[in-house]
Parts: sequence; C-alpha cells; structure tokens
Amino acid sequence: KVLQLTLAVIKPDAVAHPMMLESLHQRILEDNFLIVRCKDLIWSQQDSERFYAEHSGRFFYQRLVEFMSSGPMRAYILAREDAIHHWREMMGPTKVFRARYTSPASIRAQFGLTDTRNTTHGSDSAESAQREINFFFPDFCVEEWMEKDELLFRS
Ligand code: YYY
Ligand code: MG
Repeated sequence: KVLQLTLAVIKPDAVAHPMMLESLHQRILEDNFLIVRCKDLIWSQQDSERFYAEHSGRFFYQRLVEFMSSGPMRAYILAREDAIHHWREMMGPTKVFRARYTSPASIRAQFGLTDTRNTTHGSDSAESAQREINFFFPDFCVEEWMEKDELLFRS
C-alpha cells in the first residue's frame, strides 16, 4: 500500500449551501481518507488568477477566477492509498452534465450547478498535488509529514 496525499477543495457554491460542508466532510471520512489539514479561507481575485494560471486565455478563465474568489472555501490535505485518483473519482467529471450522464453517484453530478460552479477541486497528478498543497498550506512539508506520520497511518 502506498500512501498518497492530495489537495481537495470545497468550492464557494458548495460552501454556500448550509448542508454541503458537513455532508462532504462526512463523505471524505467514510471513504477512508485521513484528514491531514483542513482550513476555511477566502481567495482574493489575485490568488484565484495565480492558482488557475494554466487556464488563462481559456474562454472560461474570467468566470472561473471570479467565482473562486466570490466566497468562502474549504481546503483539505487528504491522505489515502491512491488518494489523487480516488478523490477525482468521487468528484466525477469537470462538466456537470457529463458527470450526471456518466457518473450519477459522483459529487459533481449530485450537487454541481454548472461547469464552473462544480462543487469541488482535486489535484490531478502527483506534481499538481505537490504544487497545490504548497499553494494552500505553505508551511506544510510533505516529506516531513511522510516521515513522521506514515507509519502511524499504517498501524
Ligand atoms: O480539474 P478539473 O477541476 O476537473 O477541471 P479543469 O479542466 O482543470 O478546469 C478547472 C476548472 O475550470 C473547473 O473545475 C471549472 C472551470 N471550468 C469552467 O468553468 N468551464 C469549463 N468549460 C471547464 C472548466
Ligand atoms: Mg484541473
């Protein structure tokens, strides 16, 4: 078993609904993720632009940036075997209507409103997980945590 970390975010549309935070938090625990870090935050427009720089120039960039800085979010560092892939599976496809069609039990299918207001974010590779964990939790050191806590997690 290889323990992996991922960065998961509950986006402003989901946080705005009074029952979503608790329900998604529960779902994370039920799927055997260990919650390594968790914090609530609000992005400035500039944070949003920096995080999504890879999408600058795409037709949805402006609306994405505005949405992601429109209200409170919750960010998690999650640990699990195959955490990156598993959280992406739980979220479902980016586009809400595709999610409803192909993965009706996924979070985005069940709770997503539009392709932009799609409830959650998850890192898509080990490299992006590293970058995104660092973006949200600059004081967190992945290597150090792995050394200190991996054995605890396994026992
Ligand atoms: O990684 P993931 O969030 O599933 O999708 P990306 O293709 O990386 O796009 C990031 C983000 O951009 C997506 O979660 C919503 C937004 N977006 C959009 O608003 N409209 C689209 N047609 C595609 C993506
Ligand atoms: Mg992505």
